[in-house]
Amino acid sequence: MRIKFNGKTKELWTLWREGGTVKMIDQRLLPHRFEILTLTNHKETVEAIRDMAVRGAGAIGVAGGYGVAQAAIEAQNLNLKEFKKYVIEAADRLRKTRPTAVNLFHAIDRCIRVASKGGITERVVAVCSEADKIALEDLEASKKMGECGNALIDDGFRILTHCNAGALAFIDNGSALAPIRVAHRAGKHIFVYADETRPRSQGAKLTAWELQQEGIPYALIVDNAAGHYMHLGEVDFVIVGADRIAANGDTANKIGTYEKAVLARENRIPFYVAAPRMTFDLKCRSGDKIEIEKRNPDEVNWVWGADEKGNLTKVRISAEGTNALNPSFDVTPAKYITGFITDAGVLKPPFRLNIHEAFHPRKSSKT
Ligand code: RUB
Repeated sequence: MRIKFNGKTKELWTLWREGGTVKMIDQRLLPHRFEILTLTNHKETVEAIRDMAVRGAGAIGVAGGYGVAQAAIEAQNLNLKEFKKYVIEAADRLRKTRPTAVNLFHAIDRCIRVASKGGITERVVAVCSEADKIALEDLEASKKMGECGNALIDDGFRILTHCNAGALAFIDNGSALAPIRVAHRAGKHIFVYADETRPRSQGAKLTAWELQQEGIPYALIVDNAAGHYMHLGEVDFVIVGADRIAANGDTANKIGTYEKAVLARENRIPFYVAAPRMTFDLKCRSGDKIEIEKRNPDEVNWVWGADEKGNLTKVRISAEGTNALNPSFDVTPAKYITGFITDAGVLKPPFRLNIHEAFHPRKSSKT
């Protein structure tokens, strides 16, 4: 993505690997400060995922793969038994960071699978190249989603999105924002409503910033305003990302997604979920089996931002001792979803069948 900050322009990925070091844009500081975080070992990567320096399903998946690669490099001088133990323990630490986005588990599993054959050098090389492959697949998937999602966007569309499913939630381009970028670059006159997305405000801090960087016309709205604009007939299309999609199409995404989907149905607005196949969990039959991350209630009781001088600061918005609940995601039942914009094309209902076919095109093809 092209980033303009303090008069400088840079072309960057959200995160990347340099040998045993992982570098990433520190998303906790945006849009007020732009800093690259340098993580020199897998334990630092574990903390970066847990504390949301990197976030968004795609980017978390890539970070998980890189974390296993770091662990393999750290353990390369141990004997084989110790190497295996070290890498498995690192993978467990990475798995325990965030429970909902399935990309993390898929990426770790893939890296562990290739770490189980051959001598140590071979294993280290295999894990590192698998982790890099996951990053490149993520990039490729976002390009494909951009292209096929763009075909659904008409000139003049006013599009609502929730949370951040942009370049920052991926390696680049994003999932929900990828079709929006392609449509804008193709000269379509589109307008985006970016939901603020309390409590971590990914819409205000990240999506609005990304849209501003790209020069895409947008407005930031509070979460509660989405229904108002839908009811006025001022929203033509909704696109969100996803953290885990069950085999029947039920979709876990940032808290508040469910109510946007219900409102879209009530107002006859198409509601699309953009996600690569890496975000589908075919072992999970339906949404009620998806673990929903419960985050620290402090995220509800306090808000982070910058003062007039640009200094980062935190203020309490509720009375001391307030009891708060903070589920990070919700599940939108498949019946509210018009279609999935994926790296294997647009999937329409019946979802169970069409999702299955997207993964096994030859076996279940009717032709
Ligand atoms: C991010 C979130 C995003 C999805 C989509 O939650 O819910 O909408 O992850 O991301 P958080 P992607 O900020 O808590 O990680 O674009 O990677 O599919």
